[in-house]
Amino acid sequence: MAEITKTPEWQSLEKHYKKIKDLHMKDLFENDTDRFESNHILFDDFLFDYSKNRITKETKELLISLARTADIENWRRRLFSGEKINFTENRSALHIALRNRSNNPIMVDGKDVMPLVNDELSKIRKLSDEIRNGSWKGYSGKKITSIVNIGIGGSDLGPSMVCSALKPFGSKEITPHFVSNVDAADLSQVLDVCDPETTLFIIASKTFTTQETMTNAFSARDWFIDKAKKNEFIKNHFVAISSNSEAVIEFGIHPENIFVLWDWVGGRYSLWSSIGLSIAIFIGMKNFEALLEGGHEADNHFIAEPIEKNIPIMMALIGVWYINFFDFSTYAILPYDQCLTKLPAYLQQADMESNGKFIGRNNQKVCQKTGPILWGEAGTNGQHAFYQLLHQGTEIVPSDFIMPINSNYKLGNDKHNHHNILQSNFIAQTQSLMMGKSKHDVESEMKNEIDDNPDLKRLISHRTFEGNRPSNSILFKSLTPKALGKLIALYEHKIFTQGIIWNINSFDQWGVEYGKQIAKLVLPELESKKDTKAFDSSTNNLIKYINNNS
Ligand code: G6Q
Repeated sequence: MAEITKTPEWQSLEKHYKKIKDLHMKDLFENDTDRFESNHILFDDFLFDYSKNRITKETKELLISLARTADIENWRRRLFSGEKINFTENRSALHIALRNRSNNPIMVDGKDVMPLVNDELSKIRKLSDEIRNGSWKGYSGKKITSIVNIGIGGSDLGPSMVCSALKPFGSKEITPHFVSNVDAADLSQVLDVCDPETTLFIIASKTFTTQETMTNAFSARDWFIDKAKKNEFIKNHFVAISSNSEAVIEFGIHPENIFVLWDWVGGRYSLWSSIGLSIAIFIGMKNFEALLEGGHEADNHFIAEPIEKNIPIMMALIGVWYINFFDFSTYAILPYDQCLTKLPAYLQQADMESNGKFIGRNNQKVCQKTGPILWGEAGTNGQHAFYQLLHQGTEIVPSDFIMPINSNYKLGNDKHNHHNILQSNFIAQTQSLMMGKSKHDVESEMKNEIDDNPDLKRLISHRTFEGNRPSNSILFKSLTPKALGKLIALYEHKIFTQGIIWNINSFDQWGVEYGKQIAKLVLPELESKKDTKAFDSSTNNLIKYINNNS
């Protein structure tokens, strides 16, 4: 494909941007009272309202042409057919197979992977059922009441986010814990509240070589053996999820306790695989399957719907419009549901690890910006913190406001209904970010005060809001396993679509690998406690300072 910025479609967008960049959304809504009608998409119980964006009918048409030029329709087919589109690692990117509920064959290297996926699902079902019904016993004959997932990055963020999002569906008798940081504080705090007789450790590491995970796994094993005394008891308390069975066995985990995953499952796309074991144990297999079902339904939506009715593609195009034409570099994820507190961090990895790339598929430096800096926080907490900048800062931050219409928690009465209050804040924020507040409105609001004290006139500009700050609203009926599965998969496909437009490989992560390599070089220098000249003067002196003070 030609460099995307050189295509007539991109150049038309550049011209169009100059024409409409100062248009105010308030005027767009005033001039078209039905603006919502032509700028939203319904998908099952999901509503995606993108009308509060700085786009016109023409912008949409030009963006849709851009998606066609980038050949997104063909690329989505290539993704789904198991082609090795992760070309820098010579792998397919087949997370869609993990949640393929239709059971149609999906081929990798001429072999259907669905039997492998289904075998693994049966194993997950068996273990999660046994733990939940108490037939799996700890070494002293007691039921498992704590599960500790030890993993990092893709082997942690997904399961940990889903378990907190779906807590209302979780077992009351089993507490899930997630340990990721190599900082001893993380594991120590979890071990402090666990009992070795009733704890199951899940060592989740695709490679089984990740420094943080292995360090935590060895310490967990030492802690366990110290209490249980016999190595043979490891079988009742340690399972592993990995594609490196040899290393797992060497660690001492029984071969029957190994869950596998394959090279075509990327870490940040792996919660649907056996990496989701902690989810299945906590919420039960039926709910885990509903999560997969939701993901599968979003896959069907992505593959089948035309661009203008396709939520992930429209999300992606709007994102491209802001990053590449308006030069808005960051993007906020604002879930109005306390259970989705971990969603921003989860999507931060999914997006920034996938599309934080400066080299294109043509092996050359890209000519435009790629992934946005993603961040966010649960509403309404963010409102009392960083929303000031969203409303009046010099940086404009396009945002996704996400909210289930019905809460899983019922609290309050007619006067103090928590969920109504939460919802009104959601609506108020998207509305006021878009509308702003004119000087004229502030002046009339302050009329009496100013009449009493004319000096207060100087406050008018401080209380003025420019508005024209864009947001998407994503509403769905309630936060069920199925809805969450849909939501996650919609974002995965948004990220994929943007990667295609920018012509980058969204499925490798050399940046992560590089950090892992350098950490291995630094460690011996810290262990030796000697001065080093191995690095630059800053790094050498940081090492020296640490050594002198530890
Ligand atoms: C995700 C990345 C990365 C990975 C972790 C853990 O896509 O590859 O976040 O998940 O580095 O790797 P292991 O599962 O191999 O321990």
